[in-house]
Amino acid sequence: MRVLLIHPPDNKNCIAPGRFEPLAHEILAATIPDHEVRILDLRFDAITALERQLDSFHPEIAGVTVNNTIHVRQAIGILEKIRSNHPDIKLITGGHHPTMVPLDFHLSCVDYIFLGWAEESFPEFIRCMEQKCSIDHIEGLEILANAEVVGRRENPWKLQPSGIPFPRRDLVSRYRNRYRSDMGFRTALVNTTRGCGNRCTFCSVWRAANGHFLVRRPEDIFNEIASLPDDINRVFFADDNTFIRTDNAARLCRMIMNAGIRKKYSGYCRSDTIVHHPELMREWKNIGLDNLCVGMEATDNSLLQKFNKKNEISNNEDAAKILNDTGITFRPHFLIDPSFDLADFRRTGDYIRKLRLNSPIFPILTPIPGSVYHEEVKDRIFLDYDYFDYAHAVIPTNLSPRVFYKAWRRLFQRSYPLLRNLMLFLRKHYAQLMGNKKLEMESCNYSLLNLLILKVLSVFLTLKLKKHVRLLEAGLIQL
Ligand code: B12
Repeated sequence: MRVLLIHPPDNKNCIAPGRFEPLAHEILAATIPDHEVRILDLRFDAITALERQLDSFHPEIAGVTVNNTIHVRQAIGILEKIRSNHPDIKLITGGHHPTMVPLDFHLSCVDYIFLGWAEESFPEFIRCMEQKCSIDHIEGLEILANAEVVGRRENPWKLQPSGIPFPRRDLVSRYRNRYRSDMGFRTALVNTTRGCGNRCTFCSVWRAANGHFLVRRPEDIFNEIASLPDDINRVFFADDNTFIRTDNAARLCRMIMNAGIRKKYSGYCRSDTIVHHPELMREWKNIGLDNLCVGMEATDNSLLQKFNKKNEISNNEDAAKILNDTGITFRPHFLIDPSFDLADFRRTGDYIRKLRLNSPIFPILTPIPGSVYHEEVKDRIFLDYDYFDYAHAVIPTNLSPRVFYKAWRRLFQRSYPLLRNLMLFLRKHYAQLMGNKKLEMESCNYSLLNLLILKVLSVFLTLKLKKHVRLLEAGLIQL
């Protein structure tokens, strides 16, 4: 069968677009090696490329991935376009959002919705389509007819780690140069786990996986990393909990070290994992781990409890020390609640200064569909999915929008003082020159280019936010 898998275009409202490979599509393509698959990435190709592919490749099935709520409208636009011009093509969708809210895709431009991990359902679906046999038995699939659900079987979550094949990166080789981190490194996404063992109220990952947590074998992850093209110099671990099974993480680290693979690594890590396993961080640093996102979320324990984070502020603070001592730069994330008042913003800024956190990120707490938080505030949501990028408050803020966004911007500006970063940069180079390893580690890892990129990004962010506030005040955007 001919299958076209499509990543939707960026949402123009999104302040921090993702620029990594469409891993889900590469993995799904690998589950059907006997079929012809093409991947079209509309973040980089113009929409005209879609029409060209449809006319030249003549796919029998076309699928769109929708991991992010901000992509829902884009995805639907693509599906509608295909349906209206090529009504014979069977249209499918899957990913995080349709798994949580299939209702959003109960549309005449959708024939099948995949629920959850699809390594088993997708190849079976393709087999049935080819052999023109019934698909009623396929688990993790919703079947639609004229926008109505005519069949649904829950995902049995029976996928075994060994059932995850190596991604077909060859299918996106023409985009390889475009898949870069925000600092411009050519990056591969490597998946080490699925789902999550934690139960944070602001996150829907554990719910989308129905509570399941799947851990890939270190041997498989190692083989995947070893097979990456040489010109990919960075791996971003595409999961929420790469290091949580510390024995596995240590084994993977040793394998990479013994094989002499020289790449840089980044990903997500909980602060308690860092605190309980500082040696693991040091070992990973030695093989190239140089950046981590750490969900610190709040500046006091009561908020962490409210989020059901099952962690403590003291762990956040100790983790910061360990990472600084180890020389791993990290981006602590602190959630900015729309109910924040000016004192909350000030307290967060003071905390960042006190701990000397160099590159904090302040996502605005967003009720992601499927999360506990969404259930709590869903009646107050006043902006549509286009604004679910963690950079817009989608429920009303306690402060006026103008004051809220100004305080938010100010928090970023306070946390990235150019002069201090320049001093750290100079100090780092001085330490390198003098061979003072300790001082070098304590100093910021930003290059001048990175600092410049950050400054440009902040100007861009400021302009976007000012426009957003103007539109809000004029009542021009609402649900
Ligand atoms: C890696 C990652 C990123 C990377 C890369 C994204 C990219 N491609 O460029 C980075 C760090 C850049 C990133 C950025 C963001 N991310 Co992100 N990210 C992830 C993460 C950790 C893993 C995604 C992944 O690759 N998984 C591995 C693949 C193999 O699994 P999968 O995608 O689920 O696919 C399987 C099934 O879903 C299904 N499937 C998927 N698509 C399709 C399509 C079809 C046709 C079929 C049949 C099946 C199918 O089959 C696959 C195999 O089983 C997820 C969390 C998670 N655990 O899923 C968050 C997640 C998707 N991100 C999230 C968010 C919010 C963001 C940001 C908005 C954050 C921000 N403030 O900037 C940005 C948005 C970027 C953008 N515009 O795209 C949220 C989305 C929630 C939501 N409903 O919106 C998630 C769920 C995290 C969370 N904790 O809530 N992200």
